[in-house]
Amino acid sequence: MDNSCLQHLLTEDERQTFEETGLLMVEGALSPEQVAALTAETDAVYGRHLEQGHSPDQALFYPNFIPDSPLFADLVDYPKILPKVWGILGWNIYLYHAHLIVTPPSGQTPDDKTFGWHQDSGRVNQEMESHPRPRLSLKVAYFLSDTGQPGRGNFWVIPGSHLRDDLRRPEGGMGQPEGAIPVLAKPGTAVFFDRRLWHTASPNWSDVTRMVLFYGYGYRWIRTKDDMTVQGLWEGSDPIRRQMLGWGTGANGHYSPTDDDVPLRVWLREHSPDEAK
Ligand SMILES: O=C(O)CCC(=O)C(=O)O
Repeated sequence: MDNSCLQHLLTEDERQTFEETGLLMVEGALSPEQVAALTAETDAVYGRHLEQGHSPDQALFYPNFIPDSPLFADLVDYPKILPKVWGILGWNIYLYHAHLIVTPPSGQTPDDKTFGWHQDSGRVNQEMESHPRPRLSLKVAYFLSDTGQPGRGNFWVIPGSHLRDDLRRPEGGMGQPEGAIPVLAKPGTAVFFDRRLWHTASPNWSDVTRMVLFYGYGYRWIRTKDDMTVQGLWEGSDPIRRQMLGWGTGANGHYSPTDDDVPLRVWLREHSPDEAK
Protein backbone atom coordinates (compact mmCIF):
# COMPACT_ATOMS: atom_id res chain seq x y z
CA MET A 1 0.00 0.00 0.00
CA ASP A 2 1.33 3.37 -1.04
CA ASN A 3 1.88 5.60 2.02
CA SER A 4 0.49 8.55 0.04
CA CYS A 5 -2.92 7.12 0.93
CA LEU A 6 -2.51 8.59 4.44
CA GLN A 7 -3.33 12.00 2.95
CA HIS A 8 -6.73 10.64 2.01
CA LEU A 9 -8.04 9.29 5.30
CA LEU A 10 -11.73 9.95 5.93
CA THR A 11 -12.13 13.39 7.54
CA GLU A 12 -14.65 14.08 10.30
CA ASP A 13 -16.66 16.26 7.89
CA GLU A 14 -16.76 13.46 5.35
CA ARG A 15 -17.83 10.96 8.01
CA GLN A 16 -20.61 13.26 9.14
CA THR A 17 -21.81 13.82 5.57
CA PHE A 18 -21.85 10.09 4.89
CA GLU A 19 -23.56 9.22 8.19
CA GLU A 20 -26.23 11.88 7.70
CA THR A 21 -26.95 11.60 4.00
CA GLY A 22 -25.75 8.08 3.06
CA LEU A 23 -23.71 9.75 0.31
CA LEU A 24 -20.26 11.27 -0.15
CA MET A 25 -18.90 12.86 -3.34
CA VAL A 26 -15.16 13.11 -3.92
CA GLU A 27 -14.61 15.34 -6.94
CA GLY A 28 -11.38 14.93 -8.90
CA ALA A 29 -10.72 11.46 -7.48
CA LEU A 30 -9.49 10.49 -10.95
CA SER A 31 -7.30 12.76 -13.06
CA PRO A 32 -8.37 13.61 -16.64
CA GLU A 33 -5.65 11.18 -17.85
CA GLN A 34 -7.05 8.38 -15.68
CA VAL A 35 -10.57 9.14 -16.90
CA ALA A 36 -9.39 8.98 -20.53
CA ALA A 37 -7.57 5.67 -20.02
CA LEU A 38 -10.44 4.07 -18.08
CA THR A 39 -12.94 5.33 -20.66
CA ALA A 40 -10.93 3.64 -23.42
CA GLU A 41 -10.95 0.35 -21.45
CA THR A 42 -14.68 0.64 -20.76
CA ASP A 43 -15.36 1.44 -24.38
CA ALA A 44 -13.44 -1.68 -25.39
CA VAL A 45 -15.56 -3.81 -23.01
CA TYR A 46 -18.71 -2.23 -24.42
CA GLY A 47 -17.54 -2.78 -28.01
CA ARG A 48 -16.93 -6.49 -27.32
CA HIS A 49 -20.45 -6.84 -25.91
CA LEU A 50 -21.96 -5.11 -28.95
CA GLU A 51 -20.05 -7.52 -31.20
CA GLN A 52 -21.43 -10.40 -29.16
CA GLY A 53 -24.98 -9.19 -29.77
CA HIS A 54 -25.73 -6.78 -26.94
CA SER A 55 -28.42 -4.36 -28.15
CA PRO A 56 -27.08 -0.83 -28.74
CA ASP A 57 -30.41 0.47 -27.38
CA GLN A 58 -29.98 -1.16 -23.97
CA ALA A 59 -27.77 -0.18 -21.05
CA LEU A 60 -24.95 -2.65 -20.47
CA PHE A 61 -24.73 -3.95 -16.91
CA TYR A 62 -21.50 -5.95 -16.75
CA PRO A 63 -20.37 -7.47 -13.44
CA ASN A 64 -16.97 -9.05 -12.74
CA PHE A 65 -15.12 -6.53 -14.90
CA ILE A 66 -12.02 -6.24 -12.69
CA PRO A 67 -10.03 -8.98 -14.52
CA ASP A 68 -10.60 -7.22 -17.87
CA SER A 69 -7.91 -4.57 -17.35
CA PRO A 70 -5.09 -3.79 -14.91
CA LEU A 71 -6.53 -0.26 -14.77
CA PHE A 72 -9.76 -1.64 -13.32
CA ALA A 73 -7.74 -3.71 -10.80
CA ASP A 74 -5.74 -0.64 -9.78
CA LEU A 75 -8.89 1.02 -8.45
CA VAL A 76 -9.60 -1.88 -6.05
CA ASP A 77 -7.08 -0.43 -3.55
CA TYR A 78 -6.90 3.07 -4.98
CA PRO A 79 -4.92 5.20 -2.48
CA LYS A 80 -7.22 8.22 -2.81
CA ILE A 81 -10.34 6.21 -2.08
CA LEU A 82 -9.68 2.99 -0.13
CA PRO A 83 -8.74 4.92 3.07
CA LYS A 84 -12.22 6.45 3.09
CA VAL A 85 -13.77 3.01 2.61
CA TRP A 86 -11.92 1.53 5.59
CA GLY A 87 -12.62 4.77 7.51
CA ILE A 88 -16.33 3.96 7.20
CA LEU A 89 -16.41 0.15 7.35
CA GLY A 90 -13.19 -0.75 9.19
CA TRP A 91 -10.49 -3.21 8.11
CA ASN A 92 -12.32 -6.54 7.80
CA ILE A 93 -13.46 -5.72 4.28
CA TYR A 94 -13.16 -6.86 0.69
CA LEU A 95 -14.58 -6.17 -2.75
CA TYR A 96 -17.74 -8.32 -2.68
CA HIS A 97 -19.18 -7.05 -5.98
CA ALA A 98 -18.21 -4.89 -8.93
CA HIS A 99 -20.02 -3.90 -12.09
CA LEU A 100 -19.72 -1.37 -14.84
CA ILE A 101 -22.66 0.27 -16.53
CA VAL A 102 -22.71 1.87 -19.96
CA THR A 103 -25.94 3.72 -20.70
CA PRO A 104 -26.21 4.82 -24.34
CA PRO A 105 -28.51 7.66 -25.37
CA SER A 106 -32.08 6.34 -25.28
CA GLY A 107 -33.18 8.44 -28.26
CA GLN A 108 -36.39 9.11 -26.33
CA THR A 109 -37.87 12.33 -25.09
CA PRO A 110 -37.85 12.89 -21.33
CA ASP A 111 -40.84 11.59 -19.38
CA ASP A 112 -41.62 11.35 -15.69
CA LYS A 113 -42.10 7.61 -15.21
CA THR A 114 -41.06 6.40 -11.76
CA PHE A 115 -37.53 4.99 -11.90
CA GLY A 116 -36.40 1.67 -10.41
CA TRP A 117 -35.83 2.76 -6.80
CA HIS A 118 -34.16 0.20 -4.55
CA GLN A 119 -31.78 -0.47 -1.69
CA ASP A 120 -28.88 -2.77 -2.52
CA SER A 121 -28.47 -6.41 -1.51
CA GLY A 122 -31.80 -8.06 -2.38
CA ARG A 123 -33.05 -10.45 0.29
CA VAL A 124 -30.84 -8.87 2.95
CA ASN A 125 -33.53 -6.22 3.19
CA GLN A 126 -36.24 -8.78 4.01
CA GLU A 127 -34.26 -11.27 6.06
CA MET A 128 -32.33 -9.04 8.49
CA GLU A 129 -34.70 -8.31 11.35
CA SER A 130 -33.18 -5.10 12.72
CA HIS A 131 -34.32 -1.49 12.32
CA PRO A 132 -32.78 0.52 10.84
CA ARG A 133 -31.27 -2.07 8.55
CA PRO A 134 -27.54 -2.60 9.00
CA ARG A 135 -25.15 -0.88 6.61
CA LEU A 136 -22.97 -3.95 5.82
CA SER A 137 -21.55 -2.57 2.60
CA LEU A 138 -21.17 0.48 0.40
CA LYS A 139 -20.38 1.17 -3.22
CA VAL A 140 -17.96 3.64 -4.76
CA ALA A 141 -19.11 4.78 -8.21
CA TYR A 142 -16.43 6.31 -10.45
CA PHE A 143 -18.02 8.55 -13.05
CA LEU A 144 -16.15 8.54 -16.37
CA SER A 145 -18.65 10.47 -18.49
CA ASP A 146 -20.06 13.88 -17.67
CA THR A 147 -23.29 13.62 -15.70
CA GLY A 148 -22.88 17.14 -14.36
CA GLN A 149 -26.31 17.99 -15.78
CA PRO A 150 -29.64 16.21 -15.32
CA GLY A 151 -31.01 14.00 -18.11
CA ARG A 152 -27.74 12.23 -18.79
CA GLY A 153 -28.66 8.87 -17.27
CA ASN A 154 -27.81 10.28 -13.86
CA PHE A 155 -27.57 8.24 -10.70
CA TRP A 156 -30.53 9.35 -8.54
CA VAL A 157 -30.69 9.23 -4.76
CA ILE A 158 -32.82 10.33 -1.81
CA PRO A 159 -30.28 11.84 0.58
CA GLY A 160 -30.83 10.68 4.15
CA SER A 161 -33.06 7.76 3.13
CA HIS A 162 -30.56 5.10 4.23
CA LEU A 163 -32.17 4.84 7.66
CA ARG A 164 -35.64 4.25 6.20
CA ASP A 165 -36.80 0.69 5.63
CA ASP A 166 -39.62 1.62 3.25
CA LEU A 167 -40.06 3.99 0.38
CA ARG A 168 -43.35 5.63 -0.48
CA ARG A 169 -43.53 5.53 -4.28
CA PRO A 170 -45.73 7.91 -6.27
CA GLU A 171 -49.09 6.47 -7.24
CA GLY A 172 -49.71 5.44 -10.84
CA GLY A 173 -46.04 4.89 -11.68
CA MET A 174 -45.41 8.57 -12.52
CA GLY A 175 -43.01 10.98 -10.81
CA GLN A 176 -40.24 10.37 -8.30
CA PRO A 177 -40.47 9.91 -4.53
CA GLU A 178 -40.26 12.95 -2.26
CA GLY A 179 -36.68 14.17 -1.77
CA ALA A 180 -35.31 12.45 -4.89
CA ILE A 181 -32.49 14.24 -6.73
CA PRO A 182 -30.13 13.47 -9.62
CA VAL A 183 -26.49 13.22 -8.59
CA LEU A 184 -24.60 15.74 -10.72
CA ALA A 185 -21.22 14.06 -11.08
CA LYS A 186 -18.51 15.30 -13.38
CA PRO A 187 -15.94 12.95 -14.93
CA GLY A 188 -13.44 11.75 -12.33
CA THR A 189 -15.85 12.07 -9.39
CA ALA A 190 -16.11 9.15 -6.96
CA VAL A 191 -19.53 8.85 -5.33
CA PHE A 192 -19.74 6.74 -2.17
CA PHE A 193 -23.16 5.44 -1.24
CA ASP A 194 -24.45 3.39 1.66
CA ARG A 195 -26.12 0.23 0.35
CA ARG A 196 -29.30 1.19 2.22
CA LEU A 197 -29.62 4.53 0.45
CA TRP A 198 -32.69 4.46 -1.80
CA HIS A 199 -31.26 4.97 -5.27
CA THR A 200 -31.82 4.25 -8.93
CA ALA A 201 -30.46 4.51 -12.44
CA SER A 202 -32.35 6.79 -14.83
CA PRO A 203 -32.83 6.94 -18.61
CA ASN A 204 -30.24 8.75 -20.68
CA TRP A 205 -32.09 11.46 -22.58
CA SER A 206 -28.90 13.19 -23.73
CA ASP A 207 -26.58 12.38 -26.61
CA VAL A 208 -23.66 11.57 -24.24
CA THR A 209 -23.08 7.88 -23.52
CA ARG A 210 -22.91 7.43 -19.75
CA MET A 211 -20.11 5.28 -18.25
CA VAL A 212 -19.71 4.46 -14.56
CA LEU A 213 -17.59 1.90 -12.68
CA PHE A 214 -19.08 0.56 -9.43
CA TYR A 215 -16.91 -1.00 -6.69
CA GLY A 216 -18.84 -2.64 -3.83
CA TYR A 217 -17.01 -3.15 -0.51
CA GLY A 218 -18.42 -5.15 2.37
CA TYR A 219 -17.38 -7.26 5.33
CA ARG A 220 -15.35 -10.38 4.59
CA TRP A 221 -18.12 -12.58 5.96
CA ILE A 222 -20.50 -11.43 3.20
CA ARG A 223 -20.69 -13.63 0.08
CA THR A 224 -19.77 -12.23 -3.32
CA LYS A 225 -22.73 -10.82 -5.25
CA ASP A 226 -21.47 -11.80 -8.67
CA ASP A 227 -19.46 -14.72 -9.99
CA MET A 228 -16.14 -13.01 -9.45
CA THR A 229 -13.13 -14.54 -11.15
CA VAL A 230 -10.55 -12.32 -9.48
CA GLN A 231 -8.63 -15.25 -7.96
CA GLY A 232 -6.28 -15.18 -10.96
CA LEU A 233 -5.11 -11.73 -9.80
CA TRP A 234 -4.05 -12.88 -6.31
CA GLU A 235 -0.55 -13.92 -7.27
CA GLY A 236 0.54 -10.59 -8.74
CA SER A 237 -1.14 -8.45 -6.07
CA ASP A 238 0.34 -6.92 -2.95
CA PRO A 239 -1.14 -8.25 0.34
CA ILE A 240 -3.73 -5.51 0.85
CA ARG A 241 -5.01 -5.70 -2.71
CA ARG A 242 -5.13 -9.50 -2.33
CA GLN A 243 -7.28 -9.07 0.79
CA MET A 244 -9.59 -6.76 -1.21
CA LEU A 245 -9.74 -9.44 -3.91
CA GLY A 246 -11.08 -11.99 -1.43
CA TRP A 247 -7.97 -13.91 -0.43
CA GLY A 248 -7.92 -15.50 3.02
CA THR A 249 -6.40 -18.39 4.92
CA GLY A 250 -9.68 -20.31 5.12
CA ALA A 251 -13.37 -20.10 5.91
CA ASN A 252 -13.07 -19.30 9.61
CA GLY A 253 -10.71 -16.43 8.83
CA HIS A 254 -13.64 -14.55 7.31
CA TYR A 255 -15.25 -14.45 10.77
CA SER A 256 -12.25 -14.50 13.12
CA PRO A 257 -9.38 -13.14 11.02
CA THR A 258 -5.74 -13.69 11.86
CA ASP A 259 -3.12 -11.15 10.80
CA ASP A 260 -2.50 -13.26 7.68
CA ASP A 261 -6.13 -12.81 6.64
CA VAL A 262 -6.18 -9.05 7.06
CA PRO A 263 -2.89 -7.39 6.09
CA LEU A 264 -4.82 -4.11 6.08
CA ARG A 265 -5.12 -4.34 9.87
CA VAL A 266 -1.38 -5.06 10.18
CA TRP A 267 -0.59 -2.04 7.98
CA LEU A 268 -2.94 0.21 9.96
CA ARG A 269 -1.35 -0.80 13.27
CA GLU A 270 1.85 0.77 12.00
CA HIS A 271 0.50 3.73 10.00
CA SER A 272 -2.86 4.73 11.52
CA PRO A 273 -3.16 2.85 14.82
CA ASP A 274 -6.55 4.30 15.82
CA GLU A 275 -8.06 2.64 12.75
CA ALA A 276 -6.56 -0.80 13.50
CA LYS A 277 -8.92 -1.49 16.43
O1 LIG B 1 -26.62 3.00 -12.78
C1 LIG B 1 -26.98 3.67 -11.82
O2 LIG B 1 -26.96 4.90 -11.82
C2 LIG B 1 -27.50 2.97 -10.57
C3 LIG B 1 -26.73 1.76 -10.20
C4 LIG B 1 -27.39 0.96 -9.13
O3 LIG B 1 -28.57 1.01 -8.97
C5 LIG B 1 -26.60 0.10 -8.27
O4 LIG B 1 -25.36 0.05 -8.40
O5 LIG B 1 -27.20 -0.56 -7.39
